[in-house]
Amino acid sequence: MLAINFLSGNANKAEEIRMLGKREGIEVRWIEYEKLEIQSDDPAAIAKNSALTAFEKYRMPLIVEDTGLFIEALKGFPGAYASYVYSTIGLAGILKMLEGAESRRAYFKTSFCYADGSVVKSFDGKVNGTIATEIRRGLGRSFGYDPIFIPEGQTKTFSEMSVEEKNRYSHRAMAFESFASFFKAMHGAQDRQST
Ligand code: ITT
Repeated sequence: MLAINFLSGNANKAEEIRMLGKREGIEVRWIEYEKLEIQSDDPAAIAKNSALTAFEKYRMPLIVEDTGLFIEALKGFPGAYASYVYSTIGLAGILKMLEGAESRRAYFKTSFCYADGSVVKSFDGKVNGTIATEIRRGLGRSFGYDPIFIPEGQTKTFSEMSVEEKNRYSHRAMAFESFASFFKAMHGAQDRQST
């Protein structure tokens, strides 16, 4: 079975990506790691830099990812600063800022970066949706902004869904699938060369 190292300090991401890997026939090995983040408003630039730094340390094929939440009425805030905003004003602060806003449209963007010492490649995923008017955790897990994000075409927040259900629509699933196609093709090509 193909395997890839996923470096992240976030157990919720690791849980989702492990399940996505299973779906694609790739074993995801989570290594707990505080990724070094450059200051940028682009998750792809952050992920790429983090992957290169992580590769320098671990010297093995790996992926990292960076995610941002972009809210239309707030001109894209918190964007790639989602982590800082989550731990400061939090979900309640975001809801407060949106009181009376005409649009509640928002999107999540995730960018994975793969690095193996010779190849460095990014894979993006995006999901459009709206910000709920209240925090809705349901019975499920409560990961970051999931309790206030409703993906387009759905009525439940991501937090009210199982991981399997979230993985059907999410930004992360889309980005991982694109990585998985590349990774499987790359290994398929290597296998053909060695036979
Ligand atoms: P890493 O170690 O992988 O960087 P992190 O938690 O620092 O983990 P990010 O910087 O990518 O990850 O995440 C930015 C913020 O967005 C952070 O507060 C997360 O909780 C939140 N977040 C990321 N993905 C999310 C998702 O799928 N649903 C809800 N919130 C998410």
